[in-house]
Amino acid sequence: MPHATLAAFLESTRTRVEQALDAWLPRPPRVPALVSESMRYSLFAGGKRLRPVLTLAAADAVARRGSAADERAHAAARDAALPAACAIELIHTYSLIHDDLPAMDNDTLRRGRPTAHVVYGDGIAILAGDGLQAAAFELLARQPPHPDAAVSGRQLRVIATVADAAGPAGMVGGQAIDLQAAGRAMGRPLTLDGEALRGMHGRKTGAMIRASASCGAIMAGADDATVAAADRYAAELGLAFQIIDDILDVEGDAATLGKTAGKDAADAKPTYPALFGLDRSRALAAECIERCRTTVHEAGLSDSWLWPIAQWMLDRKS
Ligand code: GRG
Repeated sequence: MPHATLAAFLESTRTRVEQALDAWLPRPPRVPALVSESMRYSLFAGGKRLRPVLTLAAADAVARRGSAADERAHAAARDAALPAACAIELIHTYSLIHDDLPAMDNDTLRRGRPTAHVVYGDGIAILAGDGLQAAAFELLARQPPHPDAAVSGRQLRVIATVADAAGPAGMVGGQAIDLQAAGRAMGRPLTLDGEALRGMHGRKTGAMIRASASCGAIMAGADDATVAAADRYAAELGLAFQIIDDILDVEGDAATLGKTAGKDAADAKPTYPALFGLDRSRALAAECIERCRTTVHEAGLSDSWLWPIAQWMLDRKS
């Protein structure tokens, strides 16, 4: 393995992604100063970068399976996946800005800072989110045409995968169900049972987490069965991530989380602890992580960071 520990892999990946985001994000004078500043305020506020980590780890895993000792091939696969990793982080940050708006979740703390609309006002915060989303697709689409048609095909497949995950069948759809369940949309509030809760999270947070791993595998040239395995791994990881998020909302504190704690209960939101209790929720998250391990093993991707990332996810405190 190129890095001694998961911590080193996470650190080097975060640095790499943040440098690339800084270089790729358009700046003034091409972009008006205020919208540039507001986009960068939320983007460089210190997120975990889980999604880009997954993208690069999936690409690395596929390359490693192809040739365990060829470090240059592993690095080339991670390089090929870097635009997708950055685009997904741009979209994730847009979703956080919009989610925090008064018309949505109405929160004032995110990534340890006052939320974008608190600092810049609702209008500029909406535009910062819109700008980040458009910048993500611009970044994906402006990759120079590759002489190998197979690589250009992968780039197009990534654009379709990210758009599907971010759009109405994925994150936007999940957020709409969330608003309906919270009684903040037209019509009577939706009541979500365990299955419906899983479906809502599968769209709202799961779809982008799945796209993160799938796009890494796609850019590394994986076959369809391996892309599907990366997708299944990330679906389980995404569900565990959400269950743990719900648990942390009950047990965590704002200083560690970097966002308001106890908000789900205050807003009477349907959550895993509310439906199943804390102990059962912890067990459900652990079951998801165990299914991550089986999936990675069966796909022949055990010599990778995918399983350590899943274990880290289960233990996360923020
Ligand atoms: C506004 C269309 C639209 C969608 C918003 C992702 C989302 C949908 C809302 C986020 C609300 C939320 C707090 C969900 C819990 C899980 C989650 C996505 C937490 C934030 O992701 P992290 O923990 O954040 O990866 P960092 O800051 O580390 O990137």
